Amino acid sequence: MFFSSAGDINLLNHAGLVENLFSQTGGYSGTWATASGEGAVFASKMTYGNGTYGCYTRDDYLNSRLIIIWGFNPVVSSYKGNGGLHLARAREAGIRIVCVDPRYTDTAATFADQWIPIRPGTDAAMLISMAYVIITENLQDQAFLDKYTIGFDQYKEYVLGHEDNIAKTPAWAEAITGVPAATIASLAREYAIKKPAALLDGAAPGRTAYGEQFHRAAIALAAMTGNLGIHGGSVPGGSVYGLSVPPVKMGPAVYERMNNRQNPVDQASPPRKDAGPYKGQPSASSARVNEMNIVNAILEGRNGGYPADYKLLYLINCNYVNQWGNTNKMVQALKKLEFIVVQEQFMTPTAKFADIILPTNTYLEINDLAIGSINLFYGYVNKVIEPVGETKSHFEIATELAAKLGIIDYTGKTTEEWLREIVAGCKDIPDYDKFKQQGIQRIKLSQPLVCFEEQIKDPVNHPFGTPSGKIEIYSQEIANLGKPNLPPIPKYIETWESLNDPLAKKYPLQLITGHPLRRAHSQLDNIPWLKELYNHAVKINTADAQGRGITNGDLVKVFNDRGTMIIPAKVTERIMPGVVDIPEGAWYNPDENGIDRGGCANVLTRDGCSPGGAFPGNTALVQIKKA
Ligand SMILES: Nc1nc2c(c(=O)[nH]1)N[C@H]1C(S)=C(S)[C@@H](COP(=O)(O)OP(=O)(O)OC[C@H]3O[C@@H](n4cnc5c(=O)[nH]c(N)nc54)[C@H](O)[C@@H]3O)O[C@H]1N2
Ligand SMILES: Nc1nc2c(c(=O)[nH]1)N[C@H]1C(S)=C(S)[C@@H](COP(=O)(O)OP(=O)(O)OC[C@H]3O[C@@H](n4cnc5c(=O)[nH]c(N)nc54)[C@H](O)[C@@H]3O)O[C@H]1N2
Ligand SMILES: [Mo]
Repeated sequence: MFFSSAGDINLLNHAGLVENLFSQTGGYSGTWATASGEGAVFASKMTYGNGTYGCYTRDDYLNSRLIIIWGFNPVVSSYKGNGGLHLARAREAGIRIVCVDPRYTDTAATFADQWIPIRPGTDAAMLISMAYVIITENLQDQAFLDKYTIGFDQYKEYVLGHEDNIAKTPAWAEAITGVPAATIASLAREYAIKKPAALLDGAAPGRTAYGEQFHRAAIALAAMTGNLGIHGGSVPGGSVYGLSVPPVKMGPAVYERMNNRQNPVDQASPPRKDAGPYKGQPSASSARVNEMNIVNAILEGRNGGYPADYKLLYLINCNYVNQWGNTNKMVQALKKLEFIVVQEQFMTPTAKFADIILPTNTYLEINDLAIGSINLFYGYVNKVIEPVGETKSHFEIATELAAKLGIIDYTGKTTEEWLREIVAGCKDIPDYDKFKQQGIQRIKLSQPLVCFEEQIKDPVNHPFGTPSGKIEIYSQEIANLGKPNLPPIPKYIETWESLNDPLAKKYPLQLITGHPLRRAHSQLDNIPWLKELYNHAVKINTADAQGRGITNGDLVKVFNDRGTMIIPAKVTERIMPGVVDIPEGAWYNPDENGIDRGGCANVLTRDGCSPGGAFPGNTALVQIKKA
């Protein structure tokens, strides 16, 4: 089993080199999905289809009359494209900004006119009841729906309650979400009337059980109001996560030659049924497991219906033990394996389980290239210091392993030769040496890029990538999957571990695990100065703390059936009652009793994925007591 994640974004020194190596020596067992936004990926591929995304640049915020930031906190977890900067400009321009989030985030505090707290995992219910208001008050853009979408009528049946005798009124949603019905109704009217309006559906509400429904419902709402494919609108499912294809490319031919991912193991198995428009890609192979299921795949193997009995795990660019659901269970799984290789820069909680650690350079020790995705730029990663100790680059590691495996002509070129060749294939960069010296080259645009602009302006010649060529509010492809809890129209499905779960008697608090201000996930948690600046703690509402005799800074025990940790409490009004937040990424550090003293959020989260493949890291019940 080979797994790689968020560690590097280099064009040359990246995990693909190792994948290439394995592909040439019989192949490897891979994974599919992305922890960041598989809910959004699923919703986008099924609703818009694949292949024809444009790019959506955030300077387009200035063209909106209303911006709804939904479960998105770009001031802290800046996710591609300088969201904070562009929101600041929108704020200065007087554009109304609304924030829907269980937390009064720094983004809400800095930019929002209105904060709407909502119970985690219930967002689809609010979006669907907004659709109810729009339909019953006849505010929908029927011309847009008729021209560009299919399935609105089926959705309408569900929303109005003709399908299941439950009208999805704001009052219905209030009971689920905790958001007052009047607030929902007025936001719905505003979004429908104040055109153009942007609905920025963050990836975090999609990182819940049935998270794909949130994004599907957001797309439906944007389509109902004609706020898609136009300046000042947005592209839900892709606006935040950035599924778009940017117009920055570097020497693809060379790049692909180095990245031979013709993995025989993938090729020997048919595509997964739910691969949708991604069927041609290696990650669609049924030989792969969802990355959230690696734990169960290792523990259960073929007997559990997984593609293989795994013996060796090769990890690169990731801190798996720390960063995926159910850390304590993962530790058990790792003990079952025969051999673990970790390519790392630091002795992380994951590296501690390795039989062999291949020490890897940081980006300060190598020359390399990077490209932006929503920020449009080409970057030269200039080496600052000579490699420390025995560390090697990914390129050197792959080359030396290749020689030992007898793949002599594996790369055949020096790093410098490769970098020159990749840059030579890029029409935007005329002079390699000048580019190297200048370090960054931005692409200037005459106006913001808008996703799906062509599909809206000229639908005949630019159909969407779905089977119907339209935005599929009803998806036959989803219907064909026949999966439980994966309906062909967007629906609200109550999550596991919701407040109605009997488990809530024992564990009455909903845990969310936001991205941390002064770390990139688990990276930089080992920097003492940053720890001083940013105290890792569980955020808990004043009322919840008072009921438990907890005051600010107290050490508390946070626990459920999956694990226990002891960390400080941050008592605050900036999180709604009933919800607590432990930022992901703090390093797992169990004491002799198995109690985590590091504050690794995934000690408390579940493994496994939602039916559409999403990582449900924001769905978990816990209890908190004074330690
Ligand atoms: N509970 C909870 N868990 C989450 C999330 C959440 O919201 N809640 N978010 C999820 C998300 S969106 C993501 S993307 C994942 C991220 O999870 P990971 O991909 O594990 O991310 P990092 O913690 O940044 O770990 C990257 C590791 O790679 C190493 N590294 C960095 N650069 C290089 C390099 O060039 N070469 C090599 N070999 N190693 C390098 C770093 O030292 C670090 O240990 O976490 C997920 N986990
Ligand atoms: N500083 C920093 N920046 C980062 C990262 C990092 O670790 N540190 N990680 C990077 C990566 S790989 C990613 S994927 C992105 C992640 O970026 P995001 O997914 O946007 O970040 P989060 O902090 O997980 O969540 C954003 C907001 O969603 C809220 N939220 C959580 N659950 C729910 C819910 O059920 N409903 C609603 N309405 N809101 C909810 C949280 O309170 C939070 O304010 O950030 C990237 N940027
Ligand atoms: Mo991510």
